[in-house]
Amino acid sequence: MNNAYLNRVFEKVKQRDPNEKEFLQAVQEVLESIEPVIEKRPDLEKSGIIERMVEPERMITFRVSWVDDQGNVQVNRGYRVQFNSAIGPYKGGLRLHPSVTLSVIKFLGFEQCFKNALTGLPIGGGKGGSDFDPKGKSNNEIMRFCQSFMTELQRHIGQFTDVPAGDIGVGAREIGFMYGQYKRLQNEFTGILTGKGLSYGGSLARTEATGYGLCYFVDEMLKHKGESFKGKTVVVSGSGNVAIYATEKATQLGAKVVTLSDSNGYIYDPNGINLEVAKDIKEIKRGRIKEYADRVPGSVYTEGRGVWSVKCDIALPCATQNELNEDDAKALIANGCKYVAEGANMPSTPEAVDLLKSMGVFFGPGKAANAGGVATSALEMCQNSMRLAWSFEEVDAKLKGIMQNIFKSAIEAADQYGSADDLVLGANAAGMLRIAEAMLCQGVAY
Ligand code: NDP
Ligand code: 2IT
Repeated sequence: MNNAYLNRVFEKVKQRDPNEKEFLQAVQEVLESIEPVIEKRPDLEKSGIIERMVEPERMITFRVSWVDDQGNVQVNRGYRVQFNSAIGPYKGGLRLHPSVTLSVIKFLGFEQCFKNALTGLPIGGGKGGSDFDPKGKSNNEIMRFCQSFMTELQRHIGQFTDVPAGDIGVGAREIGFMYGQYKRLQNEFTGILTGKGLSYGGSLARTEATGYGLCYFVDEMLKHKGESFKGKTVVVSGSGNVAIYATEKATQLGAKVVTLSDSNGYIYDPNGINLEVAKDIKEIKRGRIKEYADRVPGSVYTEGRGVWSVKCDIALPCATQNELNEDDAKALIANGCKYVAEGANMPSTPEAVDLLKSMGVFFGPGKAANAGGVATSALEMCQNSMRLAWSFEEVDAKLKGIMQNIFKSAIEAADQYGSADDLVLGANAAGMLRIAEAMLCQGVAY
């Protein structure tokens, strides 16, 4: 980083939170990429915009105690980081995973601000969750945890304040338990969560939105290079919500998806993933991806990480942060991969991103590429406010339009700031500027 202002801001963040590895990684990536913007906009320094953007408006941590099926008291830590409300109520998911720390929630909340700004919709950025591990828990244990979590969270959220949603470990089941508890405590039926079930205010196409949106974004990347999904081989990591629906849309658009993974290993299916089987294992039985190989002849399960060693044209990391490192990037490049787009948040390490970009791989950063989920959440909020429900086709068409616009904003900003096709710069610059304009209008009161 050469810019003195950005260096000062980053040094201060490091000094304040030296141990927040993931948060520092996310901040460094943004600050490095927006240097050319800062050089052209001295007013941003004068108004202290960047030092304000890297400090959350509010951080809440709380105790979540619940009773397991054996009658033992369990205690987890809950978080909600309300990062930036310049352009709308805080918006962002809740993650339930043992790896959750304040650093993880802060990195996710920070990235969420830029992503949400890119959608063009009126949503600020936030994130929350807990170090609770949903694996191996009974339905009743999940319910008791979610009720206890919401018992505290309900004080801090609201349809005009902060609207959480799902993320890793939080899907329709958990959102339902949390929504029920909110309603019980507040005696109010409002759209305070998104990703709700269709029977109580959810939006059609929200389940599919992140994965579908990712593919609509990749479709724009492909078109930009005069190509399409047709006949391409795709490697997808993860086997959760994002991975499943990215696989579905990529397949519909004419590609062959040959892998899915989880934290234990990955499956390779040379005939293309059989989604009926994958959905049955993951969505109905809540099983492990290993079971796919037992059910689909010709497919193979391999224990461990290694999904990036599979030959492909397009790689879509859809599991978790830092799952694709420099060695993985080398393997992808050696195998002729030409496109990498992030379904997960920050799945590629900085070294991997640098290498991919320097070797001419067209790279779609998560803030832009996976924004379809939160964009459709904002469409769910809109329908809730209107007390109306749109058809699947209507929501899907809006989602596609939003993803096309995000690509356009990012590619144009990359051009404008002198780095053609650098979607990292483009997405960070376009998102940052939208938030900055709103902050400049609103003064320095927070
Ligand atoms: P799910 O909980 O549905 O699935 C998560 C998947 O990632 C599982 O296959 C899981 O495997 C794997 N995974 C999680 N943690 C790890 C880990 N530490 N190492 C290896 N594999 C891991 O989550 P989603 O599909 O919703 O989320 C996936 C990613 O997409 C996350 O980064 C999330 O932040 C991001 N995202 C999600 C959006 C949404 O709308 N849901 C929107 C935008 C981004 P296992 O079962 O073994 O844990
Ligand atoms: O990372 C993300 O964008 C999400 N988990 C979705 C957030 C949302 O509010 O829908």
